[in-house]
Amino acid sequence: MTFLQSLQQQIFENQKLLAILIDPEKFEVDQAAPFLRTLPVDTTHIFVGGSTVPEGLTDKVVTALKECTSRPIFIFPGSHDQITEKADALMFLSLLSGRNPEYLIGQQVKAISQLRASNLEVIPTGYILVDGGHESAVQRVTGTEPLSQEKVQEIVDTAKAGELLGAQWIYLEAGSGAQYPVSETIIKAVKEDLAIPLIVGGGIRSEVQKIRAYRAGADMVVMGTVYEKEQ
Ligand code: 1GP
Repeated sequence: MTFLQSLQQQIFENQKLLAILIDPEKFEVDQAAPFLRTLPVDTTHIFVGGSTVPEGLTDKVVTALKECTSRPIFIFPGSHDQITEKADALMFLSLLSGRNPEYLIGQQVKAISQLRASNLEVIPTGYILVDGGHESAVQRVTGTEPLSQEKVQEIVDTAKAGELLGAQWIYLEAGSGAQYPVSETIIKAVKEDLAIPLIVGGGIRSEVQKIRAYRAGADMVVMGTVYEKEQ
């Protein structure tokens, strides 16, 4: 069973998934074991990635994490040079909310020679950035505008377009460290129109916010910043 099939099965069985996002630039490799002990017991996945990560660092971080956890580790890359075979799967992102060809198809093409030579599981992922109250790193690095949370139908249509283009899941996010997360109204509207799993992240800091996202329809919640502070 692939990692995608496994999580689809978990969702089918009504399990809610929780991914903790690790930004390699903010992670001490020798603290992998104690860091993992701080994570909530309901953590199902580890995501590793960031907007500006020096080449080779993601590989080191994934290697250290692998020694200390059996949870699946997915690469959530800000750039094609963050791909490492040490991970279990790669979220093959296309930034659907933006109109920068480099992040719609350019980075993906640059990744192919490495992917062709590897056995890494690749999961087509529609990535949608919505406004979280201040300029996010994704916005800055990709030079794209997030979708306004007031434009619910545009967000729903963007997610559906991603599904019809072949994405296996949609990652809907307000950006790391967002002032406010994706609204429950948007999560609900997107989920109702999608036939594929929905991941929601950005600005989710508390158990209450996490549960609200699940209740609105998120199959997986991603939390990053709130756990960085515990290191
Ligand atoms: C960012 O959705 C993730 O891509 C996590 O966001 O750091 O705000 O938890 P936070």
